[in-house]
Amino acid sequence: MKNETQQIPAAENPEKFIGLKLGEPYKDAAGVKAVVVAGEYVFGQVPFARGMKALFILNQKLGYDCPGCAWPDPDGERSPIAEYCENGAKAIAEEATTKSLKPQFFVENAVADLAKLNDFHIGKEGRVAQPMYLPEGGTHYQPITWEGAFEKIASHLNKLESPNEAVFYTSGRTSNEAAYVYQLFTKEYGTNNLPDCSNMCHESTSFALAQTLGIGKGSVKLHDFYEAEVIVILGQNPGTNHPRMLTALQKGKANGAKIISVNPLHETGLLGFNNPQKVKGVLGVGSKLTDIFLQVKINGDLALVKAINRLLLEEEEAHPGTVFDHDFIRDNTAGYLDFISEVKKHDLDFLVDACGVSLDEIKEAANLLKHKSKIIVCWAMGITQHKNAVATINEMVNLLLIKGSIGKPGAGTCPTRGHSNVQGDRTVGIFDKPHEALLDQIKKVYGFEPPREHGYDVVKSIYAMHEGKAKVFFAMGGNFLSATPDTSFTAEALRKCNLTVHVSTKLNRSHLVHGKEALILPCLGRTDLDIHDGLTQFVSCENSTGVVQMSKGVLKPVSTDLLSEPVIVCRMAKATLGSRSKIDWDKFEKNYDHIRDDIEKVVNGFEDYNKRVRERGGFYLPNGCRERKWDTKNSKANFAVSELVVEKLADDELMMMTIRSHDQFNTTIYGLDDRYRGVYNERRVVFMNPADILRQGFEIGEVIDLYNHHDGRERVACGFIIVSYDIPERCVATYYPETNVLVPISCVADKSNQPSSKSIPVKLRRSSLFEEPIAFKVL
Ligand SMILES: Nc1nc2c(c(=O)[nH]1)N[C@H]1C(S)=C(S)[C@@H](COP(=O)(O)OP(=O)(O)OC[C@H]3O[C@@H](n4cnc5c(=O)[nH]c(N)nc54)[C@H](O)[C@@H]3O)O[C@H]1N2
Ligand SMILES: Nc1nc2c(c(=O)[nH]1)N[C@H]1C(S)=C(S)[C@@H](COP(=O)(O)OP(=O)(O)OC[C@H]3O[C@@H](n4cnc5c(=O)[nH]c(N)nc54)[C@H](O)[C@@H]3O)O[C@H]1N2
Ligand code: SF4
Ligand SMILES: [Mo]
Repeated sequence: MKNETQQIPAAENPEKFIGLKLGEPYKDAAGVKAVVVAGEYVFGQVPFARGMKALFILNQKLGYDCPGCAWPDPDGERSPIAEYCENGAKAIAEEATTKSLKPQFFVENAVADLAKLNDFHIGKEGRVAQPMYLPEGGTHYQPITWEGAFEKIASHLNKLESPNEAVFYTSGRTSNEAAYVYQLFTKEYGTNNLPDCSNMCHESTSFALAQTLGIGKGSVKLHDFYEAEVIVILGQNPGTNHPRMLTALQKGKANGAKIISVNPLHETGLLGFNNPQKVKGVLGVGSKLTDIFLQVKINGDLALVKAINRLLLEEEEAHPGTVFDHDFIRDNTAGYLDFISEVKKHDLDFLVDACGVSLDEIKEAANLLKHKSKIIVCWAMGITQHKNAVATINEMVNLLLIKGSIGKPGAGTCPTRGHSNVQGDRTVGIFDKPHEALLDQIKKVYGFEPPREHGYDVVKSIYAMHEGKAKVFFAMGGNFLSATPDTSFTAEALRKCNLTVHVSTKLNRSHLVHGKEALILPCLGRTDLDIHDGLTQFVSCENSTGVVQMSKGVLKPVSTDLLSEPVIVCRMAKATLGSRSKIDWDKFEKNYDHIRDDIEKVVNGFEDYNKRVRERGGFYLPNGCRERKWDTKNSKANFAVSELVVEKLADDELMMMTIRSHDQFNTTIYGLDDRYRGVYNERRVVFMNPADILRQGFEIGEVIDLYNHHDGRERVACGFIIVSYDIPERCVATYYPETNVLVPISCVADKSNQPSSKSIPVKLRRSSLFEEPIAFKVL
């Protein structure tokens, strides 16, 4: 190696190697180790009493909602002491820290210097404690008053030639109350440019399910897992990303369910689980979870599900009436015959080749499914982030429809949501393509005409900023630069803006790659007490199963200069719209009950919102699928016919998926280990099949650059260490966000426009910076 401490030259994501350690991947998830790690994170970063207070109330019925994922809380039977997981605890530790960034920090550190820190270190600097402003041409952020900040935003917004020159991004931690006033403000201001993290997350799901089943959300409740006969989990790593799902899977298994897992990696959490809340788990006695593991090629799922559907059809034809639920199909669905002819189109050999799973294994899965009807299909980013994601989801829905597996106990769809309130944000109106019914209702309630023209989603926003069509970028949370595809292109786009504004709890890279002027507006987080005019306020969130619950913070905020997200929006609205506004923002700001009263008037399903949200455990939003009421154009559940197009790789190309490690929450890097996969102390690694390492003439530990050519542009991610791993041939895995530089902005899923960041063709070459393999330690 030329120089061990040499900076990797990826300007938007610098990182140095510190010493890779490799161990065996874990066989079971959680266990006592998870409890120990959770404790280390919380008490390593948060004073003891504060940490205890935060953990005690996490996910309890009158506490705050976990800022981690959107997995539901048990309806009736919460553990009185520990209704959270290791990664929930890490999320708390990250937010509840008492470290804060004083103005002196920004005096001492120029923006350009902060940008040289890696994401792990940026996050560890502490909470942002006062509004900060970067003037045009400035090198350092400097303090600004809240009034000053709102004046700057208002003056920029009011200067634009059209409201459509502004973009308002939302990340999925935003509460219902904040999201509602935010989208209301943008509509009164005059734009539907409301990109959100959902555009990169489950947009393919929302599109597919709305067309086929009439609602873009999943249909199952937590209890359905306990009654299911078969649970199919595709493209999801619950041990890391939805850890408490393992408890539900374990319970389902104890009641007789079988689990089929579909994944290019033998993810630990799919294989087994040591429940730390059970004596057996504490003693290290794990439960096996997966019964049939299908190690699919990256993006082989459409072919795989088509093959399963074809085998089920053959069985049905051989023994009519024994496999398909014809009553359900007749009474509820449309498009059955088209589906049958599509399924017959491809022979099994072709499908087997396209998915990379052997015919015997596919038959085993089909045999397990054929006489079962209580089937749940779960999926996440391994399905949604591909070009043909919508088609794959449609095919999974087809499987549920032939089996009559929707709208009854123990069966249905479970698109497992990521961010804790990403589903709620969409419910209350964060959408670049707002439904006409919502707009009509807004017009009726507030007396202004909201814009009807669709706005920009994430990808369209980046193009618009790049082309100079959008000039002000406002983010309600998140880390737009790092989360979006094509990092360098997105950086160029953000830098062209006149103003970039981030409402944020912590400093992140998006604050350091900024517009001509920039603002950071510090806000209260989920754990923080929100007291306003002597009244303690609370917000509410919707989980993956459509339960809306209150979330009330308990911790003393790190600074008196933080405002809550709803208050920030109200003040921005007042400053920008002034007397033009027909909305009483002061009322909303004073008491969020008024916001909830308005949500009730405008959005379906929130009757008695203020009363029901105060009930322990909250309430379920309506979901037509559960009652077999299909809110589609033809009022039927629709089979969808999707063509299978197999992507061909050039001889020296590999297909890359960008995945999460165990120690991160999206772009927030909690730590540098990926314990379950046996990788420690480094994130710049590339997981490769041993045969590919050999074929390409590399060796384990060698440092390579990943690159590709697309749209006439070479994209390079420099300096990744080769790790040998059990992954299908021609497939590689790297961590997000380090390799987002390689995801071309134009590579998106058909119909949903979601970046296809899990099927990116890449090539490998010896790194120009590192001539010799990195020495790594084997544990
Ligand atoms: N601790 C933690 N929790 C989180 C998050 C986090 O970053 N950290 N993020 C939250 C968010 S916003 C989200 S959206 C979720 C994400 O949750 P996941 O979707 O579980 O997250 P990913 O790491 O993107 O994992 C995708 C999984 O899909 C597999 N996969 C990739 N490509 C394919 C494919 O083509 N076919 C199949 N069958 N599998 C494939 C990968 O091997 C991996 O196991 O987690 C949420 N929870
Ligand atoms: N290549 C690749 N790219 C991906 C993905 C992938 O799998 N591969 N996954 C995609 C997915 S699923 C998602 S959801 C997106 C995530 O995209 P984002 O939601 O934009 O990113 P996050 O990393 O979740 O945002 C973290 C930041 O939010 C801020 N924050 C935390 N809590 C709060 C709060 O309470 N209020 C406010 N205002 N700010 C807060 C902090 O500053 C923190 O740095 O990334 C997407 N990008
Ligand atoms: S499973 Fe998700 S919501 Fe539950 S405690 Fe863990 S991170 Fe939080
Ligand atoms: Mo997500």
